Amino acid sequence: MRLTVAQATIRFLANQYSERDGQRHRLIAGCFGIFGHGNVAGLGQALRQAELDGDPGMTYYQCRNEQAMVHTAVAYARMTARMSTFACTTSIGPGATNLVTGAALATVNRLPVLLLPGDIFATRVASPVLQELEDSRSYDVSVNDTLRPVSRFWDRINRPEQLPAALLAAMRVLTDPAETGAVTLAMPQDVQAEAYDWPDELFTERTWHVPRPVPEPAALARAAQALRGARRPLIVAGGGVTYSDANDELASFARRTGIPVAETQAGRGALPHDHPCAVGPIGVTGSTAANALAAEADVVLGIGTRYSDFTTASRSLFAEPSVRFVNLNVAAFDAAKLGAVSVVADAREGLRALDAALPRWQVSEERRKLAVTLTRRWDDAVDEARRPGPGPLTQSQLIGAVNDAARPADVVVCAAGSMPGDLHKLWRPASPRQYHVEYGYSCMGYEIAGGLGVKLAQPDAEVFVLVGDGSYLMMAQELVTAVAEGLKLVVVLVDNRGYASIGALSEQVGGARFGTVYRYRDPASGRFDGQPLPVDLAANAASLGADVLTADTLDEVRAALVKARAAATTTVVHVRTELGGPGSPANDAWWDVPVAAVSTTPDGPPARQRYVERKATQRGHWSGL
Ligand SMILES: Cc1ncc(C[n+]2csc(CCOP(=O)(O)OP(=O)(O)O)c2C)c(N)n1
Ligand SMILES: [Mg+2]
Repeated sequence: MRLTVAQATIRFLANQYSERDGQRHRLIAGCFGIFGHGNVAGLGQALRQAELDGDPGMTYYQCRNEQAMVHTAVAYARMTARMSTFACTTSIGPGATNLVTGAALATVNRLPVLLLPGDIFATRVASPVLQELEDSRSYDVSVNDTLRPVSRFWDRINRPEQLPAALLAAMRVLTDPAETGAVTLAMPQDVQAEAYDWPDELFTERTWHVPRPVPEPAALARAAQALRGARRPLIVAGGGVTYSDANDELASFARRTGIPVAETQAGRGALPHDHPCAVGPIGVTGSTAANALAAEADVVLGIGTRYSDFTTASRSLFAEPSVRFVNLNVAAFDAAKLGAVSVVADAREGLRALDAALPRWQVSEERRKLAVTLTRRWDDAVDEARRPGPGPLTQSQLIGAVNDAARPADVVVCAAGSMPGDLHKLWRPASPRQYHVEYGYSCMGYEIAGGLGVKLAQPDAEVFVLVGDGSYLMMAQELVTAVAEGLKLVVVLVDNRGYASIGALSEQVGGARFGTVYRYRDPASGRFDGQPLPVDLAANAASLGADVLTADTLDEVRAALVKARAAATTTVVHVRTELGGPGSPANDAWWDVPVAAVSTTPDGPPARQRYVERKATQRGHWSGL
């Protein structure tokens, strides 16, 4: 079949399917793109032709920023438990390098996305082309090489003959639960438009079976033995539980054994909030219940977690001197962390096998009761923080109001700022996919773009995007895409005119909120301590085509959320809160952010002293069982 490289790519992608548990999905649900000279005549032409030809075709979506389109694809992939994602086509040069942040986010979060950046001419006759980097040491380098370290598979298609193998490798990595992440196929602009005679078999429907690897018996026996000897075990549930659809297995394993279950950011909602073993979030933004149980745990069973520093409180949380880890993870890399007994397997298969390997074993009644008591105490603190009060609206009350407005099938989306931590503590997930906080890369700008991906995956859900003013200013432009596509979002824009998160952190590390508020430069002082800036984010959102509601009190927020739900179009609820308002309930967890060893500011030395003291509580967890 004679087609261009770009046409062949699109036709191939349209015929790829994923399958797990007998359910089949289009692997590449569509293609996001922004055109330039690096892709308009190649992939742009091919997408237009696919739209005209149909069957099965490839839907093209116009986005406003290349980074944002990767976020949208990644959010979609997360909502489909990695069974489906999007391709992203860009021009060469800046269009391509705009992908880097999104690609890193995808790879960090182990979420699949296919990137198709345009590249400089393979023939190089007219070099340097517009936007070519030019490396004096090698003509074989282009800006697309920046995508190598953030991609799980990377290739450049310099000849049509190279395409089939590269496409097959790309699909394999996208559908491999242990290897998945960003996959990049760089497409030189001349090669995209070149024709070639392809074998028909390249375009027949192909199904990629997403594996559920079962644990090796010896590894399972080691894990079971470690758990059998445990007196104060704790489960840390990560995102892998929900990607594997292992929520029911986790719920029944916990119920039977009585092991308390704490949740990471990606794992939040792994268990229903009212499960008797659910002790809430863990780590820097954890519940006092989960963190107290972690501090005295003798065996920690980590399931589908990468043990980020937020989960382990920078390795200060698991304080029991003899604590040992048992890790169930589909990726050997993660399973081996913290000197663990490593069980490399799918979370669901692994949990089933562990359950069978531990018949009748369970924790003491006393431990079950302790978990319940500690969790009740934390729940009371959360209720208190969410309750209406006499003062100005707090972020905790706002989060409570959005949580109350969300039905089980609805989704809350967030990524950076002070809200992810508060959400982790305060949000009570009613279902496994309701809580969508991107905290692997915690990327400002993910929120609205990610919300779009969630809505594409779950059109019937109400998607509540919680976005700070800092994040909004970085990437508000996908509101235009939401409006154009009729993908309705409810964007709750929390405008505190600065960085609440980094401001508070700055105070802790002796930085006195330097550079974290939005102010004019004062001509007298020469610093950013002049009047507040006149930025009007409500007007900004309206100018992009969204309906805007303003809410300043808790009652107004509640009313606005009802109105926003009833609305047919994307609605921004603009809420102004205090920058240094009361925080969410405290815990004692520590986050390792190094403080200047010498400084001349008055707050520097005490901050350093506090840092040195906490640093002493950090542990390597290097020993195995
Ligand atoms: C792309 C990116 N740049 C920088 C940061 C570091 N950072 C984390 S939170 C934050 C401020 C967020 O401000 P805002 O969205 O207003 O949320 P708030 O802290 O006020 O809740 C910054 C700069 C980041 N996470 N992502
Ligand atoms: Mg802010």
